[in-house]
Amino acid sequence: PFLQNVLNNNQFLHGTVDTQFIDENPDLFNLKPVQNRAQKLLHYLGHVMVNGPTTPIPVKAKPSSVDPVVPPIPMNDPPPGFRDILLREGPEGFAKAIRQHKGLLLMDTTFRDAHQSLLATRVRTHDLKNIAPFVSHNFNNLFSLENWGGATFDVAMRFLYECPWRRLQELRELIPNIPFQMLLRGANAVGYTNYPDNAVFKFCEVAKENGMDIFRVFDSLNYLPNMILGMEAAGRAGGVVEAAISYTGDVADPTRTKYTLDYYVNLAEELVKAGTHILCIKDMAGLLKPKSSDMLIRALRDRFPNIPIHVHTHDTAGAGVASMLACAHAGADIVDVAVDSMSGMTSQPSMGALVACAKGTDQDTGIQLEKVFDYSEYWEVARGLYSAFDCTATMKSGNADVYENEIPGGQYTNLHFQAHSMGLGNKFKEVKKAYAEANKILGDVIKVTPSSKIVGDLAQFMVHNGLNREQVETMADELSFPLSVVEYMQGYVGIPYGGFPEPFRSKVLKDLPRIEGRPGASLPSMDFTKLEEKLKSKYDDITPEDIMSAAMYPKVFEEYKDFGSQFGPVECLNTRLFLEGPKIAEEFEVELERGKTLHIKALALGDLNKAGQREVFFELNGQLRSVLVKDTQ
Ligand code: 3PY
Ligand code: ZN
Repeated sequence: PFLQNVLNNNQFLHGTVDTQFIDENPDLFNLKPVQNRAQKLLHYLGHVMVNGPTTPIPVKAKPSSVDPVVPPIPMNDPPPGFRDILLREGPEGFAKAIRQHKGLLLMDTTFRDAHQSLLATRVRTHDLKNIAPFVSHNFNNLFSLENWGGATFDVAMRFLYECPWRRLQELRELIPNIPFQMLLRGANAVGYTNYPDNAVFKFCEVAKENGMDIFRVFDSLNYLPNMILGMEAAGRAGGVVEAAISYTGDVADPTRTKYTLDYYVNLAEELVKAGTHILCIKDMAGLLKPKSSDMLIRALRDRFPNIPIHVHTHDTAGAGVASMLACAHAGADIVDVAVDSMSGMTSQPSMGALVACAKGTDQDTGIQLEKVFDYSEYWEVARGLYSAFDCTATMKSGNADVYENEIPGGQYTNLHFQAHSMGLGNKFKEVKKAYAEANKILGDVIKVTPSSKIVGDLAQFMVHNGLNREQVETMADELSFPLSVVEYMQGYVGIPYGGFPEPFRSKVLKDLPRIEGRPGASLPSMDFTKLEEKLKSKYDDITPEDIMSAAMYPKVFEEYKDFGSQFGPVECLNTRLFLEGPKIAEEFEVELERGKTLHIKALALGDLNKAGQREVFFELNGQLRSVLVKDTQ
């Protein structure tokens, strides 16, 4: 505006001032349009109204028009929970209290794994925040709420254009009494490959500072050096360390001789020696059956009477509730569930079913079923907002074939989606068969992020090229394998139990280099000072948390920041507005921050102009505004 005035000034226009400075500095006129948050959001809404969602949509389905209703919440503070014990007594005292607790404890995965498995990880902070006070008031006796880590970290920035750290901070404020739990991929932190050690340490430190309590640490090959690195990072940050053994095979099947009861008990021994506060069995594919649950948990309970045991599973086959009850009966202290309307199939078993089945027994959870029903109703309706990402668009039931192919829950959904979206629904069976074969080629490995992706890549390679196991093994030196498979064989992920398969490895690698030992050990430390300088030179509002986001995902972070500078704080919009924008004549409010609310009405969508743009008209706090949007449809 200042420049505008100068340029309109008579004296200036008639040349009675010396403009040499301006003449010689044409870059003074490279002015970025200054827009406020409201104008940017109008631009976003206009963009979505003209061009559709900004996030990739796997299913052509619109968000439901019904808004989720939050059940009434008392005005007083929420009742105390296990977090109060953790804050008072520290991780060791907390673990002791958990072990001494009578009855079965639950971790609720609704805020993380459930939507990662059913809704492509797309649940937004907006819908988590709305129900958070209800959870805090009514589920204070949960062991923990899993609400962070795994795939949620990168998806938040990549597809939701929101800050994962802000999610953590806001939920922490709303739920002070229930411990928060995250999934840490060991030396891979919240990524897909190894990071330098100092990045993993710093990540845990910042997560703890922002309110994280319990770190479930796993490695996709159960490779001890990678696990120990993650455990040390979580422990040094002051977090509760929950070392997780990824479970595969079937300990009750005598023909499965690789991952036996001894294998699991021996590995647990190492993790206890390394100082874990809690021991977890992470059954990412849902392979535990009641009998194997009983054998495994009884063996661990006998061997480690003082360590709390926590069991995670997926309900892919449909036996999840039965298996978790068997685990509880055999001595597990905590099992994982998701609220009923976000449970089942590739998600966790149902909270309501488990609470009801355990009621009145030694494993009573102390959770009120009525509250579970209210909580479930909220999610049933909220889930309708995400129908474009809902696996039930194609997946109609559980499937016991997971016992054969051992595909982890989230990946099972993804592969199913992929096969169906290419119109190749019948290919899914072939992909699943190939997955089981690929696993054998790779030596029967633990399959979870990222090793599961490697097995999946090999399986898809086999299906596309019409190859079976025997052909892949005999022709291994001539085939051009997916990069992930080659890098796995080089040792970039770690060393699998039982070593790499030979002669397959030598045939694939020929003279490519091989990494000995822990991959992260040979990576140079990350230079955080340099990274901070680089980010601050580009953006003027960089926080310590942003630096961690950029350390984990440099490109995704920059794209997320650039999106924000163009479209503003889209996380303030409700999910329907975020995905499809308002209808013409719709009036709505957007709360930018406490006490700062925008009143918006969508007025009209203009015709296409010669430049291929449309003008979109709004009323913003009573004033007419319009934005010009390029129509890319
Ligand atoms: C993840 O790594 O995100 C998982 O959920 C693994 O089970
Ligand atoms: Zn899981």
